[in-house]
Amino acid sequence: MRRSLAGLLGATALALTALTQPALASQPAANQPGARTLADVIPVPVSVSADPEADFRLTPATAIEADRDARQVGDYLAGLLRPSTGYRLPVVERTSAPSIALELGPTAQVGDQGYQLTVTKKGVTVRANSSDGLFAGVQTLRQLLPARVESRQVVRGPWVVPGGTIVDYPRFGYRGAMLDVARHFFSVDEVKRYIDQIAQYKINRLHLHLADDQGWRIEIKSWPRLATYGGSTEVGGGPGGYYTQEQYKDLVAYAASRHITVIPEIDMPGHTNAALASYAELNCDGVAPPLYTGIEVGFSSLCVDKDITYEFLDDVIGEVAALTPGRYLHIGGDEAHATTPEDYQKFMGEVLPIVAEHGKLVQGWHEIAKTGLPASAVPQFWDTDGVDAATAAAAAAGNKIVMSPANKAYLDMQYHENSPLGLHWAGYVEVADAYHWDPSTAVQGVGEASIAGVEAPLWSETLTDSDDIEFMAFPRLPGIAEIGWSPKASHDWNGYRERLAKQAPRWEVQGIDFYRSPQVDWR
Ligand code: IFG
Repeated sequence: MRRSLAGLLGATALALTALTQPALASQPAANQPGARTLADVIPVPVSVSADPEADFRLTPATAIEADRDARQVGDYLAGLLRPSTGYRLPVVERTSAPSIALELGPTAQVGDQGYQLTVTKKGVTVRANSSDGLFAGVQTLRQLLPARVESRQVVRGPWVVPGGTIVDYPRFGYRGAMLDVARHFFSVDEVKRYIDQIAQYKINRLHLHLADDQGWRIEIKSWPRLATYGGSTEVGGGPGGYYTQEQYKDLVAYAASRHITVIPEIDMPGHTNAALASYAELNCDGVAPPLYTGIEVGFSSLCVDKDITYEFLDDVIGEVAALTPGRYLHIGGDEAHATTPEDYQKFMGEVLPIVAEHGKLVQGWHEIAKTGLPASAVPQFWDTDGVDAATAAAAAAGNKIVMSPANKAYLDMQYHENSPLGLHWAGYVEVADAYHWDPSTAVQGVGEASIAGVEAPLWSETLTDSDDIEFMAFPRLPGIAEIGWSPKASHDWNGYRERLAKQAPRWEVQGIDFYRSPQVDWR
């Protein structure tokens, strides 16, 4: 009832507005310069039906309709649209004005992360079963508006959303990005900037690699030298840094406001030189090694036979768990070349129960699959050959796997041999390489039902600031996000590269320093 009366009034107001606006406004959005159509979105939606007669035009009278449960997404949407349109865009419970309505309620077909988006002349409706779904629908709506909507200063309209309906939901629930803040330290603001950028593509997990040989980046109150000394340098000998627990909580809350869950990683037993350098008693020989600023891997190990190691881990895991609203902690487990296989088994046998005692579930690099895992544990596959018996066995036993094949999903791989940033131990990964794979065939013995999702790790041996992060993540991250969200049947490089090209104007307005791959016809 409410919507139909408002609809009638809205249409009248709209008709009057249209009479007084330049002819351009009456053009369907699809005909406008930099045309956006419902199908241009990345990740490509499950189903789209365009109605060129139903374009919706934002005006100064437009409101955002959101009840209490949808308010956070409504305020986020207002924050996206107000700076560029200059419109007031009040967020109200009810309105008779033409509106963008965010509706939480039973919504068929879309599950707990999907949404339905309907655009008519009278207004836009995003409907979902959860606020995560509303947030995903808002990211789609954002991409249906011109690139200049990303401006933080007022720019001219018209602000036309192409008419039609989208029904959309993800193929996999876990769509992640990892940022290595250990090899090089990144400030809270640099991490928040990356959070905002990955949220555009419906990424919903941020895996933070918080500790490694070169640096410990999170304050642990019971072992303060981990951060103050272990975090005092980085690759290349720079000043490093670390997050206080207050700063870390702020990052976690910021990610949550973008509907992203943070998964903190404390890598162990290998990749632990920063911890071993900070506390001599953690070393088997009682001697602390020097801080390390190189980029070798596999030379460090916690001391498996010392009780203090597990007291240390109980304290560390306890404090990190208390800072983690999410269900999972990542315990690393990769490249433990300085730990014997027997000691690795013994170590994991001690650590897995510690994580459980602190109420968290375990994620780890796929090497942890060699140990006796609980069914809830999630191995993260990162190798390049698509074969790992332990990972396949874990899948067969019911464990879900996160797919991060390094020769496809590692954003720190150089694009080509002359790329200024990145490594190439897994090969050169151009934009098409990062798109040409499917999680359901990436690892022998791991089929669709065993896959939690995908994640794009960005290791920072060669990266020092946001420009570097953006150059490596864009344009490859949107492709990984599409692989994690969109139906396998929609996976098509020729269509994708067209849609990707249309993202570039948005990145330019946002100041994203992306790599202009020759494989894409950039606008
Ligand atoms: N492998 C190491 C990372 C990092 C990476 C760089 C994993 C799980 C190479 N481990 O990837 O620490 O050094 O590409």
